[in-house]
Amino acid sequence: MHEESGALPQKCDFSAWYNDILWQAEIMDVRYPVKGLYVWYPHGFAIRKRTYGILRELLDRDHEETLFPLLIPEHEFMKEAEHIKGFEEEVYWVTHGGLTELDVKLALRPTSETAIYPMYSLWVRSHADLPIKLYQIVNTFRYETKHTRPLIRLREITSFKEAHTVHTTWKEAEKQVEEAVALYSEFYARLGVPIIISRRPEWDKFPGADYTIATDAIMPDGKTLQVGTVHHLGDNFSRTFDMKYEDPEGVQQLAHQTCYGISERCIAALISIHGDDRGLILPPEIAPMQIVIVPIIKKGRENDVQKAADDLEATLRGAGYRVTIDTRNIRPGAKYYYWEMRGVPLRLEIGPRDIDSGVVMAATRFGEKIQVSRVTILEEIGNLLESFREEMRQRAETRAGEQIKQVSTMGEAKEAAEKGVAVLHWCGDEACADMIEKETGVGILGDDVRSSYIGDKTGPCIVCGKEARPAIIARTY
Ligand code: P5A
Ligand code: ZN
Repeated sequence: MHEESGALPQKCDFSAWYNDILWQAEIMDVRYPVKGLYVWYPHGFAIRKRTYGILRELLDRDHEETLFPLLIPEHEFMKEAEHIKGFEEEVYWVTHGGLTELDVKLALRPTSETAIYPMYSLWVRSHADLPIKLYQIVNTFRYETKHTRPLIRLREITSFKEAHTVHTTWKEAEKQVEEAVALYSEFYARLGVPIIISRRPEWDKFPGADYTIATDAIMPDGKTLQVGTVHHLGDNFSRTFDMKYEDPEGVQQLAHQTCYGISERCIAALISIHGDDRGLILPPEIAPMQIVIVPIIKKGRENDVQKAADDLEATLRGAGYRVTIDTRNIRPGAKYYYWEMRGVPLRLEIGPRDIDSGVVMAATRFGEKIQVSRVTILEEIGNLLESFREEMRQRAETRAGEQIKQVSTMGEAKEAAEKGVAVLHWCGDEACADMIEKETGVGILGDDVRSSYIGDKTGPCIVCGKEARPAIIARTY
């Protein structure tokens, strides 16, 4: 796609590393001339396609995919007071068709509640119509004023997966929130990305929601990235959009709703958490190319080696692997470097000596080298990729464990939050949260925390001493 540009900055310089890897591993081109809008290179897009393939697979078990318009008429957008307050400064408006000023201004969806719910109100008639569970994967627009960053803070979110559900009761919607949280957990487990689940404080919940449960990943620099949110909407939107159903007794009842979303931030987390100084590291399930074969050519044995590589490729392709032979006329070392940057999980080297002894040299993206017999190759490669996936997951888990610290004093909290996530006890009062922010420089990210690293032990609130449950503070993207 473009010329090589030398070694990556080290990952410990995360910001520089992140910008460079997007370019060198051909994920995004950031040169598009509108702030906050970026271009997917085909390689990045192939990663996106497989990542969202997993998300679709999980959702399709009991959701249906749909597609709503991008444009929302002003009068619908302006109906739900909290929602408007939350988004009014972020909305792009379409005001003209050609030279003619539109009678009704049209919003570019920042999210689709106000596009979808007027239609839901037409669709929902009886309790027999419920639940409704739809999702769409679309672009949305938010005029973000904080520092924009590819895949992380976009003005055009290109890969916004939003699900919108309708239920009979508040309790049913609450159950759906839990199912969505479980679904997101499963999704991130498939990516090998550890997440912390917590409830956002009241002042940080989604505009129009009763409460918000968020999933956060910890980036290499210790800042957290919100990589998905699930909102209980109660009957707030069904009141506004008059979404009522007839219950079995023939009484009209307000519907209850949830919505939940994930954006291409999931790919930012995937890249950042697994990658290293040499480039991407991708789970085999997601890697656009899973195996690269590098022929080691020796004078006089060119045809031999070529044939062995072709046979190997055919065998692997037949077994369903995404595999390629790198026949370019460059040094093997340059080929290794190239494929490592792009995160190929497994490299197979085959030269005259290997052919003579009926073996292939396998090297994983972690640098582990194993000699594989040509006879049992399919079984061995299956095992190698499976243990590679497991090792990726474990390394990320270990890292996350190191980035989370239990603290009991403000001094410790401040220090821990400079490097990662600090777990402390907080009673839930806003005044105590303000004090924590004043003393440590970082705000409460969430309480009601669910994470294998963070217990559920109660303790005295770090500010007022009242019996309290664990909460987390962290610097955030
Ligand atoms: C849930 C889906 C919503 O919009 N409506 C439909 C609800 N929630 S949210 O929290 O505002 O967004 C969902 C997730 O999208 C990611 N996100 C972004 N990603 C990239 N660039 C942005 N500007 C951006 N804004 C939000 C977050 O991961 C968020 O949790
Ligand atoms: Zn307190």
